[in-house]
Amino acid sequence: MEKIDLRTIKEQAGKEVEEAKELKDLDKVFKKYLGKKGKLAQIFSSLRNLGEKERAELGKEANRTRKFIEKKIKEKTPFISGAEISVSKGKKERFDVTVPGKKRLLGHLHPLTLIKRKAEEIFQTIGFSVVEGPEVENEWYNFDALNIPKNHPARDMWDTFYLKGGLLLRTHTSPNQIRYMEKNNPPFRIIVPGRIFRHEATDASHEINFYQLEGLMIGKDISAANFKAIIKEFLSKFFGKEIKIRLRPSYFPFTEPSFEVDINCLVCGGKGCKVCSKTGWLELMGAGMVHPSVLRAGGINPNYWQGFAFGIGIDRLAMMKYKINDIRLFYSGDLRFLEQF
Ligand code: FA5
Repeated sequence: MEKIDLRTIKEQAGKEVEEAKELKDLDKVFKKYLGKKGKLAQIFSSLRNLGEKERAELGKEANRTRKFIEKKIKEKTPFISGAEISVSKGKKERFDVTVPGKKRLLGHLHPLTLIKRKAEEIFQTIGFSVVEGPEVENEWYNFDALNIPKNHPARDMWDTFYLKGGLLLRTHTSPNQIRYMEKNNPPFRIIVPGRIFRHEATDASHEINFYQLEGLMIGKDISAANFKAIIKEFLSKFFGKEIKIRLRPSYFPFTEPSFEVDINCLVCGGKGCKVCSKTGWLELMGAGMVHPSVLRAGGINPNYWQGFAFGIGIDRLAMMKYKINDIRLFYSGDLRFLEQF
C-alpha cells in the first residue's frame, strides 16, 4: 500500500513541478513533499512500525522518491521567472571589468552662495551678526520708514514690483535696518544678506533680481571714518590683497551724508570694459550715515545714537572676485558656467 502511495507521490510531485510557474510554486512543492512535515517525512516516520524486510524495501523506495523530487525541482529552477532571466542573460552578456565606471555628478554651491558665505564669515570676524528679513515687504519698511514718503520723487530710484494688498518685492535690503532697530537696542552691528528685486532693464552689470548685503552699525561715536576702515578691512580680507576703492558723494533719502563706493574694475584691471562701462570703476555699494528720521522710525533716539549703513551688491562682488563679465550668467542655469566654481 505504501508503495502505491510512493508512486502516486512521485507522479503528483513531478506534475506539480512541471506546472510550477514561479519560484514560490516550486517552494510549495518542496514543502509539500520534502518539508519537515511533508508527505515523505510522514512515510519515513511510519517505517518504524514495519518489519525489518518491509522497512528496508520501503525505505529504499522512499529515498529514491525523495531524490527524484529534489532533482526535478533543481532542474526546473533555472527556467523559472527571475532565475531564468538571470541564467540566460548570464550566458549572453559578458561583463567587462576593464570598462571605467560611470562618474557620479556631484552638486555644489552656487557661486553667489559661496560669495555670500565668504562675506558673512569676514564680517563675523569683525563683530557683525548675520540677520535675515522677508523678501515680500510692505511700503512702510521698504519706503516710508526709510524717509521716502508716498509721492516722494526718490521712490523712482527703485523700479518696484508691486503685489496685491499694499505689498511689494523688496527693492533693497535696507528695510531690515528698521526691522532690526525696532527690536534691538544699540550699540549693535549687523549685516543682512538677501535677494532683492527691481523692475529694470538688464545689462552686463544689472539684473532684475540680485543679492545685496546690508550693513548697519550704530553706537555712540560711530563715524564715516569707521565705515571706511571697516569696508577697507572687509575688501582686503575678501580679495586677499589691497583693493583700490573710491568714495563718491551721492544721495539716498535714508542717509546723510550719502556716498557710493566704487571698486577699481578687476575684470579689466581698470582699463575699461563692458562691466565697468569703460570707466575702469564699478559701483559696488551705496552707503552713508543713518538719517535721524530713520533712527526715529526704528525707535532709536538720534540725539544719543548715530551710525552708518551700507548696501553692497553681492553679484558685483562675485563678478570682481571671479572676473565674470556678465551678471546674467549667474542666473542662466548654464552648467558649463556653474561647474567652474
Ligand atoms: C541701495 O539699494 C541702497 N539701499 C544702498 C544703501 C544702503 C545706501 C544703506 C545707503 C545705506 P543702490 O540702488 O545703489 O542702493 O544699490 C546698492 C548696490 O546694489 C549697488 O551699488 C550695486 O552694487 C548693486 N546693484 C544695484 N542695482 C543693481 C542691479 N540692477 N543689478 C545688480 N546689482 C545692482
